[in-house]
Amino acid sequence: MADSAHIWANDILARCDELASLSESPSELTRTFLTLEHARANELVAGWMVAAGMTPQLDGAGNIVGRYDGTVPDAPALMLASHLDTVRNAGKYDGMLGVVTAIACIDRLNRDGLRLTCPIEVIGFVNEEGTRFGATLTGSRAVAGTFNIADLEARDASGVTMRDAYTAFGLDPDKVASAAHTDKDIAAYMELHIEQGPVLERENLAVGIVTAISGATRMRVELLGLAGHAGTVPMGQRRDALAGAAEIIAYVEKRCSGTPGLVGTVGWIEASPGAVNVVPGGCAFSLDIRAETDRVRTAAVENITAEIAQICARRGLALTFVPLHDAPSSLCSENLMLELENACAHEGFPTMRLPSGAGHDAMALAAICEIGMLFIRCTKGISHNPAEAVLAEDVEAGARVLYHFIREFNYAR
Ligand code: HGY
Ligand code: MN
Ligand code: MN
Repeated sequence: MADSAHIWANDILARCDELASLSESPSELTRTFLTLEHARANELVAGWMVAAGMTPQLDGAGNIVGRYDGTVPDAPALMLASHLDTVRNAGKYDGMLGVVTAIACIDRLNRDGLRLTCPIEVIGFVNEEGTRFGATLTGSRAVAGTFNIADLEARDASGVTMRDAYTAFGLDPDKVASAAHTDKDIAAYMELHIEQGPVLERENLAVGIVTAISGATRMRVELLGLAGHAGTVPMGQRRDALAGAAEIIAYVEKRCSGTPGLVGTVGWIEASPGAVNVVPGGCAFSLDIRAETDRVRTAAVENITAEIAQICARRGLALTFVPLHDAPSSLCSENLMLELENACAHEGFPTMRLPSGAGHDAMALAAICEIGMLFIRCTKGISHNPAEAVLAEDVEAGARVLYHFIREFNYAR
């Protein structure tokens, strides 16, 4: 791995490429929770952790956790982490860049024979995205002690529960909570991540410092009308679940437009029975509402769920809301922002403070410790898309800033 004279970015980018080859599909990058590809990614990362002088282990939630001891054995640890799972047809850097860069920094400490007073834990979290089961932040919430045991009953598209998937993966679903840390175990949490937005590129900055992470509400909405013959049921007598969903989606877009920082998304939809000549009797879709402040988000969720109920009543559709995720917006620590600003100044990278519209594992850790996030510019702000890209010099900048932050980290909070 890198040393002070050598650039880091080539090694980091090569490792992101290696991880990207571990996909459920030969034609795109999709690596979801508790799959063979997830196990292979953990193994690959564990090997890099060993080479960097860490001791890796799989925790009860399926996270890969590498520990680099400090000179004060039982001091609270500095936690550096991000996630190793992806959305469908993903980019190579969302999550993975943060884990690989953290390992690169430990590798350099190890090569230089350096130790902090506090231990360092590097974690590759599972299931930040929620792609397979809908429930999200599973690994980081397990570490924060807030894992929702009800999530074990969530089912994937083929009806497999998270509980059964854990068993098939070789982990005891009743031991997920054993991954929990307390606030005594962690001095601070730091996550390097691509921005997944256009701001740093617009401001021509390689790195940015996150001030807050938008809260998010996710749910599955199920509508039940009446299937019928497309040729004989008059328009005025239909209980068309898909047409109802269309009216709802148009409302979500209208309600969430025009309020800065508020966004609403219907990411997937399925209609049944799904035949060209049948009025759809059933429809299910996802709803993802986010805002920088909880007040704006909860007001939008209230308006949207009330409007959905009215539309369904008028159209004679039965309605079920299935909650999937609810996370308050999380503030990043002023101390950690200042320490990141010092590191940027020391390494000669101008920076700015900015909020994150995307959710991150840091939101879960905010429950038990101070959190900080360092953003790396990504090309055109594109993410959750195979066109996701980073510049080598920005990866280099991120690694140098993170390394200096680690070197100067004063764990006596
Ligand atoms: O959805 C998000 O914001 C994150 O990428 N999981
Ligand atoms: Mn993501
Ligand atoms: Mn991410």
